[in-house]
Amino acid sequence: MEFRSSLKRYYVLRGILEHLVKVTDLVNLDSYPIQDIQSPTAQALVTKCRQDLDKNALCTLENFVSPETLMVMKTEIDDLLPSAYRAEHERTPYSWRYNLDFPDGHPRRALHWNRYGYLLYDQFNKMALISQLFEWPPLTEFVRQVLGFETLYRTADPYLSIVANIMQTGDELAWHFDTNDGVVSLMLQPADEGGHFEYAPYIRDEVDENYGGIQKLFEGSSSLADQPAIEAGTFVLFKGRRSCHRVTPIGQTTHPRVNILYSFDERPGMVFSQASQMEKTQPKSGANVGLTSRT
Ligand SMILES: O=C(O)CCC(=O)C(=O)O
Ligand SMILES: [Fe+2]
Repeated sequence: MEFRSSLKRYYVLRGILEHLVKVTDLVNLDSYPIQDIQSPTAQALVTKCRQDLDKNALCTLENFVSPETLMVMKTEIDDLLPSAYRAEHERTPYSWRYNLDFPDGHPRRALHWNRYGYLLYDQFNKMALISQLFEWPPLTEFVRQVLGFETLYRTADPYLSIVANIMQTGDELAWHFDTNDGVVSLMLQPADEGGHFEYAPYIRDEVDENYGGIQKLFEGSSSLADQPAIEAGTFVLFKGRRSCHRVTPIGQTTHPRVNILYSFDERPGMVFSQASQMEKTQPKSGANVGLTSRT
């Protein structure tokens, strides 16, 4: 009884908090006035982010959301933890491609461990602040201006539009490229030890895959490899389609590392390929080692 009544009190308080935090209060608008995107401060912010992205393939905005928002978002994750997916498989960095034309030992067939939990878009309630921030139009417009795209839309993927990575001690995320450029993330909670986001900015370009450079990265001898500090509440824009990246193993930690990824795209109604969807919705399907036929 005691337990049930305190649980009830908790849910009532949660409901009140979720309603108290209005969508316009989610973002720290004093520092990041993106609701008024044409204002000189917002335009200066866009310019600064674009410069960071051009130079480093990454732009970090610290304290992007308030501590209250972070707290509520973390409880939203906690509530869904029992239904989180779990991946325990090796994957290639190029899992959306056919890689079997390449010899063993080639980066196209390199295998690294994916060990992590995650939640997908359809698991989040529309009222959850995690969903509300994604749906908030000024966020899309801000990201559009920073990426310099003519148009930008929230992806319409029923599973991958929002992904929350939840990583415990011993978990890690394999080296990979993203398949689109519109992925942004919000760090809810880093691990106490390890679990660093590591990446090689612009290691490949549109024509040169730079497999030699990628091999060095996997061997730990790439001068490009970097681990930027990413604190709780930091919003990250990142060129993941050209920059190979991973999350290093999580060390001892009293709480999971939780990072939310939102996906945008230049085309309206974009859904990810069936292979990308399967990699997440059926983590045991083998979709993580690449396509099994050329077409
Ligand atoms: O959680 C992270 O820091 C990176 C996640 C990521 O790269 C991905 O899920 O594609
Ligand atoms: Fe990624």
